[in-house]
Amino acid sequence: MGADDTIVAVSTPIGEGGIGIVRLSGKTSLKIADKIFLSKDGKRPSKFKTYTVHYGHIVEKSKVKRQKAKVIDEVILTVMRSPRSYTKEDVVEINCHSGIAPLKKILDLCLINGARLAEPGEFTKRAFLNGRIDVLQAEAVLDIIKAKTDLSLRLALNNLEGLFSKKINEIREKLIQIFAYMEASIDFSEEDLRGLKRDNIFKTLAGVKHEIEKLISGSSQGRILRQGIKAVICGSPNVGKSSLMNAILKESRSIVTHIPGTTRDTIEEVVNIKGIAVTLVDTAGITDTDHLVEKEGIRRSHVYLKNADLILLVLDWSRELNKDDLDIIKQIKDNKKETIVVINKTDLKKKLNVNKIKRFFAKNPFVHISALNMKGVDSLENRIRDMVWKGKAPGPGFISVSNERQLDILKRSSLDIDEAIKAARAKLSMDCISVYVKASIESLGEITGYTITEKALDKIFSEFCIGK
Ligand SMILES: Nc1nc2c(ncn2[C@@H]2O[C@H](COP(=O)(O)OP(=O)(O)OP(=O)(O)O)[C@@H](O)[C@H]2O)c(=O)[nH]1
Ligand SMILES: [Mg+2]
Repeated sequence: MGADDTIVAVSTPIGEGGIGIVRLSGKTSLKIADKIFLSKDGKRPSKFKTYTVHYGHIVEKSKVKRQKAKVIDEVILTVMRSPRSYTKEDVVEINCHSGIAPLKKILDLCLINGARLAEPGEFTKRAFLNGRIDVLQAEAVLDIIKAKTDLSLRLALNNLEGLFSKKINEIREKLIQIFAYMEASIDFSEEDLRGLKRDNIFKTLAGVKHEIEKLISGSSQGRILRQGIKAVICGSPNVGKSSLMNAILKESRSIVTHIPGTTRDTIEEVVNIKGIAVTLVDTAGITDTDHLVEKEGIRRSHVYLKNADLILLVLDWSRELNKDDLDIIKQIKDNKKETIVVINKTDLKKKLNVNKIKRFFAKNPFVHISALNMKGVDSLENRIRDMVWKGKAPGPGFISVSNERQLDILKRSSLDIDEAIKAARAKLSMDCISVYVKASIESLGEITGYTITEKALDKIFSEFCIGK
């Protein structure tokens, strides 16, 4: 499969930093390194052993004979020889100082000496084309880069280790076995195939269908882990929405005052709540105004309410429900979103009729807090976690679909299995059933990249950054 050319890219973010890395991969990586690297002991990179690290300088040789080469940067160079490298090709990594000038100059020197600028994700693509990882694992690399919490990182690592690929391959293998049986039964009479009955086909198809459906339904958990959720804090003026936002963030992000209508614009922050990346939105409490800025704030609050995954409705324990509260409760009921009722200011004397609110929110969880004293915030976080996972929190070996591509293929595969089951029920001939089984086998192969088109591959890797 091996590509003929050698690719190069800056693999760290461009900017000022301690270390920047220029990575080369391909047949001439070591030869290019020979031309631009001067080691302390005078040895050439093409003589270095694999997995060794060397101190030296990147130099630009002068075109004028006998003139000394110009030092570009002081670097550490690592050699990883084929096939034990990220791409399975000869890889050279140059650790230089991270600054635009040294990185660009070293990159230029590699290009002048015969390397080609890598396309986005091309290093990982080569790892796939050279058979080190499958497509699911390549996509997991992207998920690791984008992981926002420990849990989403765990999920991506499980995929990279191949747990998800193993599951898909097991399902695919079961289908291949019955497909082989079906093909054989086209040529032989069923009596000849002792022990293998039509019933087996039913059973296997139903089992496979169940496993695929389980993966499809688990995809929402995977999506939550990767993308997180949006939780919108709403409630009437002065109930303590901004105070709650600050209590969860553990910093004074939103402005808090005793004046109702303090928050005019929506404020958004991402916070890690029990392993879930939650985008917390503090909204304006006012519901009715002629003021232009406040009007825009209200409009934005409505939009957020519509797009929320979870609503935290804040009510004030120290006063009776008022018209503003009832307006907001009505809006929330109309929106039919998952809602937690947060009763704030419980450090003050009770005036709120909680039973009255329970009539509106009979099935919703209630949490009592005092945002001012940071009381009850942890129980609220536990409630948020319970609501998100609905009692099915992902365990350590959790595997899940990690993007729309994988989900679409699983759905397609599931539909083919449905058709196969229908055909089997209708007692259609084996070759009729096997058409659908074959389609499903091919779809599952697309997930791992066993059968995948060039176009699909390009699309997957185009989402990577250059240098990965
Ligand atoms: N006693 C007590 N006061 C609180 C509590 N939480 C907030 N407050 C006070 O209530 C007032 C309003 O708090 P904010 O957090 O600004 O309320 P808000 O809902 O964001 O108000 P708007 O942005 O105006 O809609 C401030 O004076 C807070 O100090 C609490 O738990 N106990
Ligand atoms: Mg506020």
